[in-house]
Amino acid sequence: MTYTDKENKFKRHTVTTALPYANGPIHIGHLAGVYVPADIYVRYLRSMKEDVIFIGGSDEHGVPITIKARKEGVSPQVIVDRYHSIIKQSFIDFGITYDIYSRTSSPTHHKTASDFFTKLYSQGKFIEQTSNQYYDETAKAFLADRYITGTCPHCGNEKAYGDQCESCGTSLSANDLINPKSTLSDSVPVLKETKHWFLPLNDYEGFMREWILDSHKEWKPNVYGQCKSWIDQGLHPRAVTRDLDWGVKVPLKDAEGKVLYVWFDAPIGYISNTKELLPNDWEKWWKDKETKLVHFIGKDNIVFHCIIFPAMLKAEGSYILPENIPANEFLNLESDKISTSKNWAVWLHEYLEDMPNKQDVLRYVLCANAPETKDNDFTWKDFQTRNNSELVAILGNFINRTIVLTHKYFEGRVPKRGELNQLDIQTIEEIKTFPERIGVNIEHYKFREALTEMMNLARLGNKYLTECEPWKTYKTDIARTETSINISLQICANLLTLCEPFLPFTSAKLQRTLNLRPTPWFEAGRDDILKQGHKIEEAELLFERIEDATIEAQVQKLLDTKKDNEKSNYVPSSQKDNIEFDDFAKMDIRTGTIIEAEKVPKTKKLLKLLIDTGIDQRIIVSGIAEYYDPKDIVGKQVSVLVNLAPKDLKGIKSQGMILMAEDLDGKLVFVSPTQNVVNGSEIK
Ligand code: B3M
Ligand code: ZN
Repeated sequence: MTYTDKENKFKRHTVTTALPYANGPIHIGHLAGVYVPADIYVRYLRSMKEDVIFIGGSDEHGVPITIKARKEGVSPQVIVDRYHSIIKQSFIDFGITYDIYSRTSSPTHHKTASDFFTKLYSQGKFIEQTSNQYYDETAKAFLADRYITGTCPHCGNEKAYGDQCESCGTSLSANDLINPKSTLSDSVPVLKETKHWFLPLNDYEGFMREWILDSHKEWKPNVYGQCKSWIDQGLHPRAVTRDLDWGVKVPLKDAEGKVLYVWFDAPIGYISNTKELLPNDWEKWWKDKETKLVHFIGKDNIVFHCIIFPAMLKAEGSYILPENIPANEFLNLESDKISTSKNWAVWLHEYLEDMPNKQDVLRYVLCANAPETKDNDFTWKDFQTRNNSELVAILGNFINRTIVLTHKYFEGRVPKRGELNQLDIQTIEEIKTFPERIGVNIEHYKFREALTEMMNLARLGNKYLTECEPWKTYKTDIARTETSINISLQICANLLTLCEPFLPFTSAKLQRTLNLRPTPWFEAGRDDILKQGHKIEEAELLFERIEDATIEAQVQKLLDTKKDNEKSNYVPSSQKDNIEFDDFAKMDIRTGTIIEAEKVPKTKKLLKLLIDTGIDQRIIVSGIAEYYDPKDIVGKQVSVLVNLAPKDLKGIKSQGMILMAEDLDGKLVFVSPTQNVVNGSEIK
């Protein structure tokens, strides 16, 4: 029984997480939005001794995977094999405790999805429609929207995709493009008739209104709101098949070259993976009304999980529907949208290389900052602050002090309890309230609140210890010290259970130190978990301070990424009109050396340079003061246009020009010979 299900309506829980596309590794945005909250939820339910299965897997179909495969010249299977194992490893590394993590290219899944389709088909749940779709006659294939490029009708970008223009952000359909071109063969695609099967969502509109809008008002406002706006706009038939050669084949005779639409087969993956986990016992997890089905997803997947998949399950008829879909908003990174193509992300495997054994720090920060109600921002500064002033200063500090004092005064054994004073009684009363305070928040998918409450228990411990001052009473009243250390140890024992969903690696260390298995959640809150005389081990380091240099290195890594992106997006100015050789020959460019440099007073940009041009020594005024310190450039060899007509600048006669190139960030850099040459040498 859980705190919020007092009548015990649900006997078991099926918990799923969105199946990440196996076309890239995963990053902190995925972890914060979906996988950490789901893992907290499941670990908590397990600790409540609920019957729960936790289902995950990779989504291995869909057009982006085929595009990546084409780009690399390999088969889609090679791509999904690669990323499935990387993703799976990341989940293991971060302690995401799936009961199964499988994949939609598995035979079980192909069969399950195919049978699901067949059942709906034979019950007449689909409608058939023919439409005109772009076809590449050279490649002999229908083209997914992503395989067509052309001119965007809105902004004129000539490289817009058939589903979206990345320059103005408008979502398009391939028919909107001007001058469409197939990316398979560069040929001009033609429109050709093709038949597809559609799920008539419009038939389920009344049902959705009742089921979601009337009966699930408790869903998170962001989820409920999106559903409402979809339903209010009117539901339309959705195609469940595609012309593509990668995916689950449409199990019909006249369906050569067609596969199930990825969003039709992927959610069925939850069912397939359950079957793979429990081949003989999977049905009760999907078909019994006493099972609570919860999907953890990101906000871009709401419509598929709240409307389309439930409509499929409803059409099939024998399945339960999800009880809740606690979708999160997005996590940004240092104020910018996380983007795989721009490499603007903190990749999990890279994080662990840079911060070994700091899984819990990331889990903590991502939960504390989870985008539960609105988009949120991850910054390295905040990461450092939360580590140093929360994990180290509050949680780590309290536990460490308690353990150290136990060894110092009582040879590592839990001391006995004497008479209780007012503070002891109050503290013991308060400890009792934490399991429910944290648990109710978890059950309501308020993981940030839940985490704050867990930390409040550590805060309580710190306050208690500080007020008791056992290091002082030790000399005057040993019984006091015994009692206060005993109660502090009980708080540690409670934290061991109550921090486990959030910080499993820390809990494991604490279990070793206290020589104690976690109590079930509903038995936590007690003040007698550790018995008198129980032996504990030496303290293990739970958290360590993160220094500025570590954070600066991460920020620098992101700045480098930004630079790289700017470089690869750099568009040079267009070439000027042609000139004759004589025009060029008129310019007298020589090597020269800067022999003196000083700022021109009352200007920001100008330096007065004395240049040895080989011909003479002359003054040139140059606009580079923002980028160079005069003393650093003395002795530098440069290129000088020596026959530029002299010009008066701020009262100084400037005779020539130093040649400079402009860097991406606007910095001017010297164009110098790569080896020292004699001053006055002509550049030609
Ligand atoms: N692969 C989309 C995504 O990763 C999709 C989720 C499928 S869940 C059934 O955002
Ligand atoms: Zn556009």
